[in-house]
Amino acid sequence: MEKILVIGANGQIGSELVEALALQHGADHVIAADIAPASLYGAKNYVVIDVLNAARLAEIVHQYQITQVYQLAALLSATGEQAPLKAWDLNMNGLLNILELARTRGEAGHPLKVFWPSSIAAFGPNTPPVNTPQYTIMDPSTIYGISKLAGERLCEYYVEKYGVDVRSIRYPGIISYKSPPGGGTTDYAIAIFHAALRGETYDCFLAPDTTLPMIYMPDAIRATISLMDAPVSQLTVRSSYNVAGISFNPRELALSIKQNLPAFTIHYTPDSRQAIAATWPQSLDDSQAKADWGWQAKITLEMMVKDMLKNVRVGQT
Ligand code: AKB
Repeated sequence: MEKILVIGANGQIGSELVEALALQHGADHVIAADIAPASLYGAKNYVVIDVLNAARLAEIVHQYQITQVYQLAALLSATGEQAPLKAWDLNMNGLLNILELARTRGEAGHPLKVFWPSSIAAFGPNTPPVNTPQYTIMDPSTIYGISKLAGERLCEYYVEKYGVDVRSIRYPGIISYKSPPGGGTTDYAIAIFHAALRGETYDCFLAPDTTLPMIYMPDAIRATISLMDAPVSQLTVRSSYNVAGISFNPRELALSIKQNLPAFTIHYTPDSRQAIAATWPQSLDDSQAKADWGWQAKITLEMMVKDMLKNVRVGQT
């Protein structure tokens, strides 16, 4: 029986992951954790944890006899640029604390399986941008991307050197409606729906032709749980897997929204996030994830747009 700790449970991914894991394993097998108290998201237990507090982490993992940790607490690409040292500290030391805990727990006979998210931000301006391969040039230019690339290397190091079972996905931009995203470059693809449904013209901070890899939340959750459930013998990538969903740019997204809401209009005022997006891939080659653990995206742009318009409308204040 698994006992699962989700750190960063109040975040965009964390809140939905807790819900999905509680459905899969039972509410009393999932512990939602965050630095600030919030909802249970379907879990039975909630704990307040700062992932930078290693002693408290060890205490909670011991107390609840945790067998799996999802470490999702991080500063994203845009907010990371406002506070680079804080982003580095949280993103790197948060991961290191979990990896060290998994190493010492494993050595004591209590294995701890870990999930940690990497990102398309780990790529950079010299990465081949179309159908970006699993293994290629990686020269990230944001502090967030640098922390993701370093984190990927740390994950593989802990697998090879200490036998820690840590698994990772390079998430594309994630689109969802339940919890707001937290300071990313891909957030425009969520904000646009809120503006459209308020009947406002959306002022987009990326240029119209900025194509980026994106994924709808249900696909992202399915990818995450499939990877964690895959037999370890099938995994050939121990840094982080490319996972593709749908690639589109703001113009294409606006057009798709317009097909459902003909009055919708958009303007473009690219800001500093445009320079970040310009260094990221446009699409990903995820054939290794497909071959190793059967990954296949299901949700198309049209399906995502219809579902967002339906649900953002319902949840809108
Ligand atoms: C961001 O935009 O920073 C994130 C990401 C792609 O990792 N959504």
